[in-house]
Amino acid sequence: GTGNTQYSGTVTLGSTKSGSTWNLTDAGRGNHRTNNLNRSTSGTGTLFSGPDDVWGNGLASNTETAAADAAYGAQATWDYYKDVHGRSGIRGDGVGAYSRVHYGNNYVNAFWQDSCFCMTYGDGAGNAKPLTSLDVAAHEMTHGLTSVTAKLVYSGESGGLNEATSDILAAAVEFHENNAADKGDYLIGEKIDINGNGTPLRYMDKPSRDGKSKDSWYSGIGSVDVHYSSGPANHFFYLLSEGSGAKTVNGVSYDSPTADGLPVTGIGRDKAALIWFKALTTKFTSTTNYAGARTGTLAVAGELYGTSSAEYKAVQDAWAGVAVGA
Ligand code: ASN
Ligand code: ZN
Ligand code: CA
Repeated sequence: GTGNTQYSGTVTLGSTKSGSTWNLTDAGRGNHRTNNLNRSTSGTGTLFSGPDDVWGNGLASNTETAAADAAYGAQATWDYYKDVHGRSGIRGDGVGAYSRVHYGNNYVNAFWQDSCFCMTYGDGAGNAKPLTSLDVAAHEMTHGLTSVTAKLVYSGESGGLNEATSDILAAAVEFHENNAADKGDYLIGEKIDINGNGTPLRYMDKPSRDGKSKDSWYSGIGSVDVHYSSGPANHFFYLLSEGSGAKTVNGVSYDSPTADGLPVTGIGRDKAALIWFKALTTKFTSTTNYAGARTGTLAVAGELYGTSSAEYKAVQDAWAGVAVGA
């Protein structure tokens, strides 16, 4: 079908036809469904359906527009994991999850729940637009992936790594999708305007740009909110991908400093994301902390590229750049 999204332009959406009715069920992606909560805060909601295969009109005032964005985010995330990592669905079993949009009234958040194997989106309030952008969808869906793989406990350092995993792989999804209206960046939530001044929710080149996130590890970071203790890992991913210093990517300017003042030479985001994905799915456990993330990513880099490789050295240097040492 055709999705007229709010954030990603006109896109093709997976749908199914039953009799004369079209449903927002993506048969090609594990029957992922997109449901309407119609301002409720409970229940599974009602599957989006209608007489035609056109979803939304690009404006938040149209009930189907949030559905088009959420469905697009879910399919882009599905495609990234399938095409890049050979993983079919969150559990790798070919089965889709589902999305719920229009959660509550003026709700300014989105979330994943293991209990329903589903993700949920608020409509925003004031300046904050619906929380259905591609990176937010990929962030929430990646919480599902973490829940069935490393199972990183959502507090302390493992909680920061859990959050960073969602940001890192959301950025990877955005770059991979390469949507003309929402090209890849190292920002999270740049389309939502959650702060009302055009700034994103999080920055990966220098996480402290948000005024709250930490750029580097320190011994007390485990007591910081997981959305801010994610900073060093997000910063690590940026450094590993792009290297330190000033750089413009897809028209967005970054300037990434290092904790040790030493330069880092990036290896490109595809290799960086592969290292993180493999560490998440084969090395990290529920209690992995920053030191363990360093060990796990180095082990993966060694397996993929060898311990004498530029990639291995870049992983060492990027961790040193966020004060996670040997
Ligand atoms: N959007 C938030 C997140 O995914 C919701 C939460 O705090 N769990 O992290
Ligand atoms: Zn999260
Ligand atoms: Ca983004």
